[in-house]
Amino acid sequence: FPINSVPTKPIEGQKTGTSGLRKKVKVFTEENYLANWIQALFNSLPPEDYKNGVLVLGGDGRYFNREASQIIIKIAAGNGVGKILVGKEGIMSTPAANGGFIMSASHNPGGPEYDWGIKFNYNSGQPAPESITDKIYGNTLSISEIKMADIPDVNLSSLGVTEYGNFSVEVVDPVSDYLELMENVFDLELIKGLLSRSDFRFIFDAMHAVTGAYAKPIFVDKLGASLDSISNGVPLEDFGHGHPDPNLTYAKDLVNIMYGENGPDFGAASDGDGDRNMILGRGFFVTPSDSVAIIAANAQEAIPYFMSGPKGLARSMPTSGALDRVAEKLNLPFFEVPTGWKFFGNLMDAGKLSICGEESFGTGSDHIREKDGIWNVLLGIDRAVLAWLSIIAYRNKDKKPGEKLVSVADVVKEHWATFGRNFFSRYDYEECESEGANKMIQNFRDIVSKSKPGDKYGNYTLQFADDFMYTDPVDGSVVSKQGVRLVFTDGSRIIFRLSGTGSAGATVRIYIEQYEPDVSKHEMDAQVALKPLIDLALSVSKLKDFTGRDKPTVIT
Ligand code: VG1
Ligand code: CO
Repeated sequence: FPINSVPTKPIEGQKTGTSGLRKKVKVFTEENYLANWIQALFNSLPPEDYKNGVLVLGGDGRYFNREASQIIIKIAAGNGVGKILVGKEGIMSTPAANGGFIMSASHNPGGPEYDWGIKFNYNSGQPAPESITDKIYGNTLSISEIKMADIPDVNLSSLGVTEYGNFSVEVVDPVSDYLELMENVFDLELIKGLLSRSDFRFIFDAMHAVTGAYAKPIFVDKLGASLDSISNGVPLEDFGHGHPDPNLTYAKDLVNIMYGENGPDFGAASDGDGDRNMILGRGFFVTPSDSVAIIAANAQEAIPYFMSGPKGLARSMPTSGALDRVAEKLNLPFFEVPTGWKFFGNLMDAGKLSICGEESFGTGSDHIREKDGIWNVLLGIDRAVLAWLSIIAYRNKDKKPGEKLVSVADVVKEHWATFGRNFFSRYDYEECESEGANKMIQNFRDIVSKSKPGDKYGNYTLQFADDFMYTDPVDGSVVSKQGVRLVFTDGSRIIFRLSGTGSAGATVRIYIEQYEPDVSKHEMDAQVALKPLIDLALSVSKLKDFTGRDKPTVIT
């Protein structure tokens, strides 16, 4: 097939954020906007990484994915890629696309008026490190030519291989491969035993996003859940006008069901591209920081993949210290990395890390990384949902019908009793005006640079204050300005950072944490327990003066 050389000019602003490039659809559909970035990416990779190689292409089903798929396939062919494996209808979740492109703006809303995005996962499947994304950005500023294969559009609706000379596209049904992987990680028979009990009710909210494609084959057909346990199970281009972010605000329908009269025993939801999860028990919310700690504490016992024990644990900096306590007790290596999954990759590659998580509803393990370098099509629905089901199934495996089951809340409360409770909350102020938000962070940085250990903040005494910096223990790379924090002598923390995933204005995130060893206080509502620290964070930062906001948009 002929390869056309399409002349182009650099476009400003194509710098990737925490996780890929995200903009409004209107921006991505401007002439050559997407094509420039894809070509810049190929210009940034060593040719041996893709020439005649296989790349995966997946997406969360959002608006513009169909057109985008065709553009990406043609540019990949134009640059000498040997084969593209693409999910049917372009659908494939983020955890699946081991080595390739993911067309998703993740938890951001979709549709013609909303967001589109693209992420690139590098060789062994980890999100491209900053050394690569910086190079791509540099190349977007000097690009002059796009190499496009002159081939017809690929039919994404029918499975099978289409050959174009020495390039081919294979449309795959990913569910079967994913199930095979899950069979190796979990004891699916154990989970099936739980989900088919008449005294256990389960609900999964796919939020009309990518996991809708896997929910029925996995939870219903394979694991025996009832069909009505799946809600919003059909992926839609605009997520049914929803905001596919599984939290207490945007997954309100599920929250209402779980807190309603006679709610189900177990509820879960996941985001646009299927890499986030929210876990709820009846009338009970598991904060993601606790979720990863509890998975880590129970993994060896309840999850076959971890039979010989996890190698190490890690969390992002703003995630609560609940995981630290598990690492300490189990005597495991422990790492604190900046926000964003890309920082876990090196640790996993180096065999130092098995289970990790972020406060932003992300939990995972090293099971989706293949060290043999072969690009794998591993489809992911939320791993954490299955991990939690394993824990609950394991705890109830010997319960007779009618006997009271161990609930999600029981598991969490037992965990607190053993390790203490890390009260945690995140306040998001979405789409603030950028200038005010930047000034507020700058002001906070000034406070941090002038502060010293022993300073008093109300009842709290400062242990240290800084702007988080991270040196990767594997490759020595350094990133700075990853969040300003006040850390007090009792372990309480106040952290401020600006989001790197938005497509408009600036989103301010405040992370608040306080440790409570006293079991008699564990039942307190997190918002009540944390009120003094939250008030302190708001007054020290002068958030209202700088941003004009008196209420957060989302509270986790
Ligand atoms: C947010 C979360 C971060 C997560 C990232 C990508 O980033 O805070 O923990 O890794 O989204 O998640 P930020 O920069 O907006 O705080 V996903 O599911 O949108 O790819
Ligand atoms: Co996501």
